[in-house]
This record gives sequence, structure tokens and C-alpha cells, in this order.
Amino acid sequence: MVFADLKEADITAALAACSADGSFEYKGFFAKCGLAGKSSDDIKKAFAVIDQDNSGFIEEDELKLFLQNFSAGARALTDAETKAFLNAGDSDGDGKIGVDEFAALVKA
Ligand SMILES: [Ca+2]
Repeated sequence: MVFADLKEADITAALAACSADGSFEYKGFFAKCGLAGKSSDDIKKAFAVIDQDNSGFIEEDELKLFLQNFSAGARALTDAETKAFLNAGDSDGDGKIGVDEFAALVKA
């Protein structure tokens, strides 16, 4: 498990709640998996894992596979879910999510 401080049961519950295509909702997910209650350092560590190419940003393709950082067998987000997630986080409109934008999403 990449997010060592999160509880396996919480991750399982968070993933189960969004297992159907179109049911992903980031606020509920971050609350259920426990990340919303973590420190800024832990959220930065999570960001570094999701930013798979270490570009310093979470791009759309990384966002699409977001759930697979929590469990390798999790589904990809649909295009609509990916766009909605990106739009919610991308406050400066550069088409990707930086670490501060990610932290704001997690704590939303
Ligand atoms: Ca990236």
C-alpha cells in the first residue's frame, strides 16, 4: 500500500463507494479514505505518488488513474469524472493540478 498511514479498511470502503462508473466524488472519497484528516506532509507524500512521472503536477492522464494509486485493481475514472475532478482542482487554469491545488482538494 502506497499511502502507508491510511487504513486498509478505509481505503476499501472509499473504493467500494465509487466502484460504479460515474459515482466518483472527490470530497467523499478523500473523507472516507482518511486522507482529508492527514497532515500537510502526508498529503504532499500522497501527491508525490500520484504524480507518477515526477513532473510536479498531476496531469489529466495521471488523474484518470488516480484510484489505482490506492489499489492496483481499482477502475480508471471515466472521462467525465476526470474532467470534473480536474476542473474542481485546477484553480489557476493551467490544465493540471499542483501540490497546493491538490491539498486544497483534499481538505475541501
Ligand atoms: Ca505528473
